[in-house]
Amino acid sequence: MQRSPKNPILTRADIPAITPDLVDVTSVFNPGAIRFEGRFYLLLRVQTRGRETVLMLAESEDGERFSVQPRLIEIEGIKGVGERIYHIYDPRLTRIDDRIYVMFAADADGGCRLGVARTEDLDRFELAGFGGGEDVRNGVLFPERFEGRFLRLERPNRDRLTGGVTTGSQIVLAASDDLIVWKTLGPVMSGRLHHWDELIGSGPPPVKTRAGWLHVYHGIATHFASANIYQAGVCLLDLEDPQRVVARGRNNILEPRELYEQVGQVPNVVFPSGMIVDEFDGEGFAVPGSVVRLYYGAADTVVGLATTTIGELVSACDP
Ligand code: BMA
Repeated sequence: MQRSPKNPILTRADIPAITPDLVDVTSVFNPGAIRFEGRFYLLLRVQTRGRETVLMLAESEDGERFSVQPRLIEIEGIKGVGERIYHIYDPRLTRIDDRIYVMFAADADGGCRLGVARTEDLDRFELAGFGGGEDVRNGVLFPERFEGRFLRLERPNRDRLTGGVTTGSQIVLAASDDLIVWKTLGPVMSGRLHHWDELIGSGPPPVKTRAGWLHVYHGIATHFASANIYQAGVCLLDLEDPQRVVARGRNNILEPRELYEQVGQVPNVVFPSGMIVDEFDGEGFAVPGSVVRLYYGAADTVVGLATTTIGELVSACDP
């Protein structure tokens, strides 16, 4: 991965102070990414000094220099979900047919929930589904339906890190007809003890390639006394049966090395959350030579960009 020379590409100084709470915010990180009508968009997790979270949208011509729109992104219908929600965060964006879907995490009293909103224009966002009683995070939708059903990867939170955060070591596949009721189909992959990815969770939505569904995920190494180190890695899932892992890289593809990745609200974090692929062939497969832009949160404080190609990522999946 090549880090952008403009990194970090977004910092708290880029957030327009459109409300009193947005004056001098704490951080901006873990963005979802999408290309829409020729422009690049990032849906940002912005954290105020009340440690509250708002979503804002940034746009760009070149995928590197972004300006943040002076408005808050509200999800219509979110107030009616029947649970008190404290934070909406880590949005992942997927286009399916003519719509853009936002899968997000929501901290509620009973744990973390996954919700999904949809938009046709990146202007109005409406809630399409929310909930289930399970504590779960890192949900990402596949960019196409399978026999009419939506598929998503998700990460049940069954473990607790020192400090109290719930997390997990398994990514599972789930299916839904309506984005409301989800049925778990089964495990996809688990963390690898004593390796870089002991705990895992999905990054950006999977991308279709001739070699399989290319999926960037995050892994946490917990075996260092002073820190949990968040890194990014890759795997390939079977095109027809995405519950089957075809290949999984032995090494990470991005780890905290720059100061803005090592120091911040949560040290030693690269958290991949958005990915934009330039070129697809006539049948919808990403082209090996295509540029890939990976957007990530760094130290839960700023946004970073790293680029590579589809071919490089596919070869990084060799065990
Ligand atoms: C995870 C999530 C992410 C966060 C990361 C590092 O559990 O909460 O939103 O970036 O921890 O703190």
